Amino acid sequence: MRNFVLLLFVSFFFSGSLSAQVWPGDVNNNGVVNGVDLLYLGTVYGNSGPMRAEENTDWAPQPIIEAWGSFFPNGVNHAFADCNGDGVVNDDDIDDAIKNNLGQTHAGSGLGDFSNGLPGMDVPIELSPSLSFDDGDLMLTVDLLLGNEAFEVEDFYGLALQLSYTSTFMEESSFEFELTEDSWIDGPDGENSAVLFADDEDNGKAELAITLIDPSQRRVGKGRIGQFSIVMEDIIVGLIQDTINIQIDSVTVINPEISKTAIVPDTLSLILSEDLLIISNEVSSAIQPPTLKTFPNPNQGQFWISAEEPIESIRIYNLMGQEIPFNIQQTDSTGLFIELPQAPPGTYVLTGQTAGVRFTTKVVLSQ
Ligand SMILES: [Ca+2]
Ligand SMILES: [Ca+2]
Repeated sequence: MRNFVLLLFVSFFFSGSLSAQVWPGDVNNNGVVNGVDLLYLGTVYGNSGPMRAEENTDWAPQPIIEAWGSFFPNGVNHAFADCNGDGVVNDDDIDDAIKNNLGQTHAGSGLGDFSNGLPGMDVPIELSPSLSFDDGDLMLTVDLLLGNEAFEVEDFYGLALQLSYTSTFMEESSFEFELTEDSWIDGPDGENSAVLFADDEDNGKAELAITLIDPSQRRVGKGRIGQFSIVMEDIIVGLIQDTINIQIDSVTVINPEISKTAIVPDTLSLILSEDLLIISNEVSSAIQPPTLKTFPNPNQGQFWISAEEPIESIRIYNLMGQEIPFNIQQTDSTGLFIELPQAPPGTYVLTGQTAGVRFTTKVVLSQ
């Protein structure tokens, strides 16, 4: 009996002391700093309360002198969202604490942060790739699509996900994420949201979190949120064939009350062939690439390219990534007759867009 009383006393004392110490960045106080902490912070963005004794974002327990008057649904005091202790929840808490301390752990596992769903039952997230040239660099862009015709997100406030990827062939520090013009979450200026993207290329891991910052705003929808971009290394020119994988390991969506929506993760597997073309997208992609015809192919610098829908744009590159000037001699409803007046014999890459979908194909000029 005595032991039991002692144990109760010890456990009460222990949990009491833990709840009064903020580990800066671990907003939900589950032992790990990750993108889900940004989602918790987003639900109380702009709130204020008593300051801590010391403004500090060092990775160490920071005592709370006076608790705030409100709590997250898991019972954690809102003072934990004021990561730097200055009495207000704002961008400084994100930049100085969550970003700086991302991946840090203390007592706890972070289990339960994510809610991966089941295919055919839950809302899917998709990675949809395309390759293009930008100032001579080969760019891999991957659209991030949340929801589809069958499964819309009904109450969106924040999204967090963790990725594993093959970092071979990627230019150092070139992995980026941005909200796109057509994003149904927020515009590229990001004025209604906070975005965290962290790339750990040494370990082939990346983390993305996006939250709205005003709980009176919610989103319902489906479609493109934003776009990842990666610059591929030049070494890829001359490559016989290799595979690049990008895999969503963990994902969740929350509403302003921190109720979770299970999301079905996606894995992208790209096989790159020696002429830079994606020849297979094994797992992902709700959007089928357009069917294109080039003829004659090979040719001597004059050829038709046609698609099922009108071709909206086209650019032509050699295998060094240099853009090649061309003339459009003739057009009909779905095709263009193209002349490459100065191009030497060789293989050329054609990229463009038809009915809003990007395409990449090739044409060979013979002697
Ligand atoms: Ca946490
Ligand atoms: Ca603060």
